[in-house]
Amino acid sequence: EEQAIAKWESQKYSMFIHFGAYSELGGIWNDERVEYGYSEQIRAHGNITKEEFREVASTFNPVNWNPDSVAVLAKNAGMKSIVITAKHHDGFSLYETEYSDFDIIDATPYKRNIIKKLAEATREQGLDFGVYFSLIDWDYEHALPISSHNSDSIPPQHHQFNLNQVEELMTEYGPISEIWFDMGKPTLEQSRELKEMVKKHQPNTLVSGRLWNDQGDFVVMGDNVSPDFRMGTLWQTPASMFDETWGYRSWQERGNPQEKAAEKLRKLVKVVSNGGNYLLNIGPRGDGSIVEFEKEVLLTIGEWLDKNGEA
Ligand code: JFZ
Repeated sequence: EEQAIAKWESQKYSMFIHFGAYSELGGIWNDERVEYGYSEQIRAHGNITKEEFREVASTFNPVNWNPDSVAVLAKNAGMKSIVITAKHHDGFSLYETEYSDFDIIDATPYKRNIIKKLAEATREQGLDFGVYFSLIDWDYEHALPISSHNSDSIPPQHHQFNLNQVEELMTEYGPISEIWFDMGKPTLEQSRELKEMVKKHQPNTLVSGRLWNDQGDFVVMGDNVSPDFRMGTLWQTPASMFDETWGYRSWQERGNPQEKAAEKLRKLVKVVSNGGNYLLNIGPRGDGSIVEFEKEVLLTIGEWLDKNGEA
């Protein structure tokens, strides 16, 4: 376990990926931009019903998704691991789950296990692999309905469902370097049980602080936030390319990728110099392709790291 902690700490710089059925909409519902909220949460902010959103998933067919080139991109960007949204708030999972039919195999024409393939491709490049898992679920029938703050408690049946799905992730995809729990308001008991489920199968998996109740192995800062000093704990700064969204937004004004690369590089240096890990996000399109702008930002940072020594 100590070795796993040291390894995680030495990662410094990793890739975050927000990808799911929402990517298909790219921030547009009924031909209109949903301006409020993150685009990965369009199911909530666009007032999309469960049935309508399942329709969206039935058109999610990311034929241009190439796990090998994503892993190579992360490697060339100088990143040491990849963390992908196995399941976001919408409840759609990118892996096959026994406990719901709202997953990549049962609910889409694509029918390939994205988590499995990406885990393999990532390790092939010598990088670590981690998963994001939302503790709230807008599809699961026994979960509380969508709320404006995403921090509702988790009913017992939903908690059991989460435990089951986490067990799948921890047993079917090889070594998981970190599990990024997010949102909801678990009780101390629930946080403990989730952590125990993770560690029972993989003692070396680090658990994100957003499991709450002091059960996390590392602290997660706010989006693009980093402290101005060294802390006595393991910590990470997750960063979106733009503050407005993590998931793909077709109408995002992106500007100059070289300027963005310089901005993110300064952040990376600040985070790493204060002892943190930097998790920089990309949001692939619904067809699975990588946005050119994001690719250029990543490769520009990677070139700088190559020339100026690894982070
Ligand atoms: C959460 C999600 O709701 C969001 O969709 C995205 O996945 C992001 C990475 O995580 O949003 C948060 C949660 C907490 C903070 C910021 C965004 N925070 O503490 O600043």
